[in-house]
Amino acid sequence: MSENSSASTTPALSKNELLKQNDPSLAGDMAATLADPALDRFSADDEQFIKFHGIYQQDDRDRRKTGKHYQFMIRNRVPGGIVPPEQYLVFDDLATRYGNDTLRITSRQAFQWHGVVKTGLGPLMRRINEVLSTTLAACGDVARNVMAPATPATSVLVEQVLADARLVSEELLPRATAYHQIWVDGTELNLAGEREEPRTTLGPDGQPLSAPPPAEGEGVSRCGAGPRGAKPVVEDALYGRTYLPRKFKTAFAIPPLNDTDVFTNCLGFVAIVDPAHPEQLLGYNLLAGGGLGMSHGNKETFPRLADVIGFFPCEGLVAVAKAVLTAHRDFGDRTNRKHARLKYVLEERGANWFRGEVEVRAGFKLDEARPMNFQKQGDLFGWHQQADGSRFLGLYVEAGRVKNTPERQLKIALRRIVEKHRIEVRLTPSQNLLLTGVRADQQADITAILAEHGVPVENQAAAVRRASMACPSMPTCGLGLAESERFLPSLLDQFEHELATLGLADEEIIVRMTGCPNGCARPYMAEIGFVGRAPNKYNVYLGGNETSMRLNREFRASVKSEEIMNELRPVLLRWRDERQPGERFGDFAMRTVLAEIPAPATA
Ligand code: SRM
Ligand code: SF4
Repeated sequence: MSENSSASTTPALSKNELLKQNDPSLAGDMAATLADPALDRFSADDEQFIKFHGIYQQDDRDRRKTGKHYQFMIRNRVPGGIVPPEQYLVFDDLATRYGNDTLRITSRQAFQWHGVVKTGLGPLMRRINEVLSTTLAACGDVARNVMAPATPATSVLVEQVLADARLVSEELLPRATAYHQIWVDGTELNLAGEREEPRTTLGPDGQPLSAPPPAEGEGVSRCGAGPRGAKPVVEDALYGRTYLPRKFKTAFAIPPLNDTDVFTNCLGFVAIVDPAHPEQLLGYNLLAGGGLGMSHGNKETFPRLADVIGFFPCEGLVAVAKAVLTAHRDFGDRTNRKHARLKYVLEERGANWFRGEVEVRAGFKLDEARPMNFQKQGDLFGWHQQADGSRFLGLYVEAGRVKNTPERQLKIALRRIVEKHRIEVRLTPSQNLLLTGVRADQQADITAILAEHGVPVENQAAAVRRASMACPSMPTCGLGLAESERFLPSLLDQFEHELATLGLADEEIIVRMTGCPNGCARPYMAEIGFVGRAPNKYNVYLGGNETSMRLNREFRASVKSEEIMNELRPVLLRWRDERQPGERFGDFAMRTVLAEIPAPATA
């Protein structure tokens, strides 16, 4: 198999493919734009390149009536969600100095800074790197942040699996040198206005409007073309010249906990232990081909759970990770970005074919997958004992937004705690956080600091709220069709009221909302999922389960915000009256209400 065999220069390639081919350094013209004070944003082409550097160009959608006010979202890479105290303090400070004074915990255990203007980008990016974090490959057509179970009490294997997650993250990182030249060394920052020739601009059909792209192997990167002359082509050893056809996501899980939603990832590693020695990690079951993004009205796009491919011992980890990534690189669809995720390769070519492909690339045979038994998902809240004798505190963070409000100054409280006690912070895949490694003599003071700032450690929120997630959507996300993070809290007020009225106040229902069908808060795995369809309108999905191993199904389409409870009240009532002992809402809905709907409603 030749490298990037599918990346030919045929006209059918998507616009992003031509961009990457044109400038594999991923530098674009961003250094020049950064150095030009007259510009408040990057060009359309560079908007794609900056993603590989962990940056999204956005505009404040609340202010669109007065024009586009450009700002940036920066996402970092936090394998397994582990944030040492010295990093946390810098991240917190950067949010205040350059962002909108909030830190956003993502659904993949990373941080995002929102509302950064162009002049803040340089210092923010440099500082993130100075504390040995990175934003490289947090976005873009590359392997994204690697998720892993971070809760120290759930298994003796947590630290070992976290180490493996860091290893895979490091091994799958692209080696794009432009990142460091621009953001860390700053050597590219003096190029403003010094270019001798413009870079190729692509037209709406994806074809070059000016000079054609350099021919394959011509050896000219257009990045930095200027007084210092053309730079040699940057060809990443793993990714080749054009990186992946699309984003690539990896997660680890340790049964019985599926807190990372491992089946929704392109690549999943499920820890397998010797049943007689549960502390002994034997290896991993390999999962491949999960993914959730879809588009309304486009049946060619759909959420998909990963297939179970086989088992391999620990030593094979990096080889298998690279085998799966390069299979995506070589077989993913580079002509249509809506069809470019690895899940479509698995869907169309099948798990058996894929297994053979992985074996050839990894250089060894996989065994049959070992039994694995997932029982639950979600986080632990409040104080808990760690295996090493210290304690950790699980804190619910509404929609992952670490911020201060008049009632609750979570951001200030966390800063004070981390400053004073040098506590490690861990981010969970459900957008919550853990303060870990707390000594017995620190516990009371931490509880007191939180209480002073309106943050309880007991009864932090009702069960239904604690099990909820929302994506950011408005006003930052350019793809949002409806509110999400700003609407879900008030909808949960209604849920809490309804459940209390029905005598179900203590019941947990996994509720997730997104502002569009891309599925960033994994709504298709929720017991009740809301997916934005248009302003104030949501498609409602029911039937996910506690192990997060079942996709839910559409129950109602285009429900107005104010009608949501009216649609759900009868189902909640039936659940109360007809459920089997201990039956969760999602299981009940799948067994009854959805079974009564003959075919999935059209999207
Ligand atoms: Fe996502 C695009 C936010 C997890 C599927 N996602 C976006 C963008 C960058 C919008 C854009 O492209 O302009 C959103 C930025 C909004 C903002 O203002 O911050 C965005 N995605 C997020 C985060 C922050 C949501 C959150 O609530 O935390 C998550 C960041 C994770 C991280 O740290 O890397 C996030 N996105 C996900 C997930 C869940 C997951 O990975 O576990 C999914 C579904 C799983 C999957 O990938 O299939 C997801 N995001 C998408 C898609 C659809 C991709 C597809 O295959 O169709 C897009 C759109 C795209 O890529 O074109 C998208
Ligand atoms: Fe934006 Fe849609 Fe993702 Fe929400 S689900 S953050 S609206 S892309």
